[in-house]
This record gives sequence, C-alpha cells and structure tokens, in this order.
Amino acid sequence: MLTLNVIGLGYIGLPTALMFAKNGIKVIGTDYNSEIIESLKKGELFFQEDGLEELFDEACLNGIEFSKEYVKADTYILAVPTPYIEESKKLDPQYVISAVKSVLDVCDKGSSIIIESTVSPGTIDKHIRPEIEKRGYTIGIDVHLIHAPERIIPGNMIYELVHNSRTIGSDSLEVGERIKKLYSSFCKSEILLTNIRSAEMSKVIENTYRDVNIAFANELAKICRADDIDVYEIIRIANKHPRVNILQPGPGVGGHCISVDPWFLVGDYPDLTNLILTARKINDSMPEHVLGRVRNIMRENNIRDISKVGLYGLSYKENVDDTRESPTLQLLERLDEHLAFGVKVYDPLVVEPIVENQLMNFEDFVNEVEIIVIMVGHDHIKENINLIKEKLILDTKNISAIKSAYKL
Ligand code: SAJ
Repeated sequence: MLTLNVIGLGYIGLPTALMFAKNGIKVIGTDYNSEIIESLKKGELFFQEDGLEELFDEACLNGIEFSKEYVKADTYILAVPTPYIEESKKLDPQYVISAVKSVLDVCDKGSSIIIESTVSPGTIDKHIRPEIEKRGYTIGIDVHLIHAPERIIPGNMIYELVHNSRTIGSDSLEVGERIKKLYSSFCKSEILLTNIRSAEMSKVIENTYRDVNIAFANELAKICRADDIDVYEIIRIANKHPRVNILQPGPGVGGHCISVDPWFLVGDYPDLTNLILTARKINDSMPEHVLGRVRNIMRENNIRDISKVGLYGLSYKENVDDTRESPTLQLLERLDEHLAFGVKVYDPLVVEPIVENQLMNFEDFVNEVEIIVIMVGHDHIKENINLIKEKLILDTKNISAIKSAYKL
C-alpha cells in the first residue's frame, strides 16, 4: 500500500492529509512544531474550519498517524510556509528547501516529492532541483519532483478540496498521471497536467488576478466616496452588464495568499508589474482609508476619545479565525504609527487576546464604545446587528441594513 508523508500540518497540510487518509491512503502527518503534533495525537484541532472535526474523526478511524519526524514513504507532500522577504518582496524559500533536504535524508530512491506550497515562478528550478542534484540524485529517476499548488479557500476548504479543479506540474506525463491518480482518490473535479514552471506561474497568477480585481472595487469605493455616490449601487447596476463582474470593496486585503503572492511577481519582474504593484498599493491603502472615515465620523459627532471607537473583527475575512495580514491588524499598525492608542477590538472567533484592548465579551465591547467599525462580516454580527443599532456604525463590509450606517 502507498504511504504518504504530509509535511507541514497548517491550514492546507492538515485538511489535505486528513482527506487522503479518509480516502484510504496510509498517511503520516509531520510537523516540526511539537505542540501541533501533541495536540493532534490527543485528538485536538488547533484551528476551526467547517467540517474539519468530522474529517479528522474519519481520518483517525482510518489510522492517520502524526509524528515530529519525517518518515520513509513513497510520496511526500510539502505544505510548508513560503513567506516573502519584506525588503525585496521576493519569496523566501527557506522552509521548502529545508523540508526537501529533510525528505532526502529519509526517503528511498524512487520516491516522489510533491510541493503544494505556493512558490514564485522558477523557484523549483532555482532552489529545489540543485538541492536534489547535490545529493547525486537524478531527478526523474532517483526522485520525482511535482508541483501541485492548492486552491482551497479558508471557510470552505473541505468542500473545495473535493470539488475544485487542480493543477499538477511535473517533468513527465507518466509521473503527472500517477500523481493525478493519487489526488483523484478524493478530488472529484478536473485535474490538469502541465509542467512545473506553468504550475508555479498559474498559482501565483490566480491570486494576483483576484488582488487586482479587489483593488478595482476598492478604487471605485474611493472615487464614489469623493463624490458621495453609493458604490454598492454602482456595482449592483454595472454587474447587470453580461461582461462585468465587479467584486466587493472592503477595509483591505488580508490572508496569507492574495496579499502576498502578487509581491512575488513584483519582486521578480519589477519593470513589468505596474498594474499588479498599483493594485497592491490600493489594497494596502484601504486601512488608512477606513481611518479617514473614522476620523470624519468622530468629527461629525463630536467624539474626541479614540477609546470610544471599537473595531469589530480581527480575522482577515468572515467566519474564519485566521488573523494573518488582516486589515484590522494593518489598521492597528497605522494607528500605532500615529500614536493613537486605546481603540477597542472584538472578534468572536479570535478567542485568545492577540492585541491591546481586545475585549473578550461582545456585550462589554458594545457597552464601552460609541462607534463600531465593522471590519469583518462574520455571521455573528449579522445575527446580532440589532444589539448595535443604537451605535454609530461604519460598515466597511456593507452587511447591515441599518439606514444610518456609514459606509466605506
Ligand atoms: N476580499 C475583498 N473583496 C472581495 C473578496 C475578497 O475585499 O470581493 C478580501 C477578503 O475580505 C480578504 C481577502 O480579500 O481579506 C482575501 O480573501 P478571499 O476570500 O478572496 O481569498 P483567500 O485569501 O481566503 O484565498 C485565496 C483564494 N484564491 C482565489 O480566490 C484566487 C483561494 O482559492 C486560494 O487557495 C488561497 O487564496 C491560497 O491559499 O492561495
């Protein structure tokens, strides 16, 4: 029976490992963080996601194992972080490189290494192939190399794992077909085969496409604000055109994908990425735009005390507890730079305090502030909108039907 070692049990690696196990593959999940391994061994999950608990139970019944160590396996899936270097905007491949090295330390000849982590175009040629060749291995004979970027969206991961189409990049069709068969154990959608460089590029382009389109909606929001036009009305009307599909403006773009991947292209092709860079800047400017709106609302209502302002939502988007690169964190950073301290924060899904003045109880939060800025459209606020209707509201996500609410 095929053995699969999934390396990196984060937001992508864990659901993927569980899904393979549920579908009859022998899986060992590995992470260098012993807390994660201990918690999984005890049967405890460390992040929330629709359907994840059920999937975990099914995978455990099928004998999934967790280990801090890399193990001997036929196939390895690497789902480790690929951050970008702040100054150069280029991808930092250190985690992928070190994971590949650790795999090479344990694997038998003939094993396959699948990189699921997002990497910028050319990373595998530049950084991964040399690591393998250094060991005297011939790629395609001693070790097979595959890039199979993920596409699942936090909040709907389990469904999308099964139903989204996938891309598999490999050096040979034969290896591609074999890996396609492996993913077909759970993926019910089309699986396209291509080469590794195209798989790298298409992944980064997908997220960049979304970033650019969100930037368009955000710029529109600013234009409409300047002229006091309702941007949502404009988008609703424009989207009736059969070839127009404008996304929704918001307080910024967060998460570890859309706000990060376009930088790989900007870092690698600085002279060719005018549109992409501008889009990034527009999206990054949105927290500042929200601050401008808050300042106006405070002035208009004669509120001088910043501690009367409450930010609702800390995660990067609705109904997830992931706060990476979240617009609220970006906004708090801006406030900090302006030496404005004391703004209150609340998020029903972020149960550990991670910022100053984060309240843990919704009622306390509502009682302590006069202005509530809806930064994230969690179901929780939609269900409790009545409890805040007496407050001044800045609804950056356009989720409330309250007439008096201020908009972006
Ligand atoms: N956002 C807007 N307006 C919109 C849509 C989104 O402001 O109309 C904001 C969200 O609030 C959030 C950010 O953009 O802050 C990103 O959210 P998202 O839901 O668009 O995407 P992610 O980052 O959760 O997941 C993306 C997905 N990529 C694409 O849709 C092209 C997902 O399929 C990828 O797997 C994931 O990135 C990844 O890991 O690369």
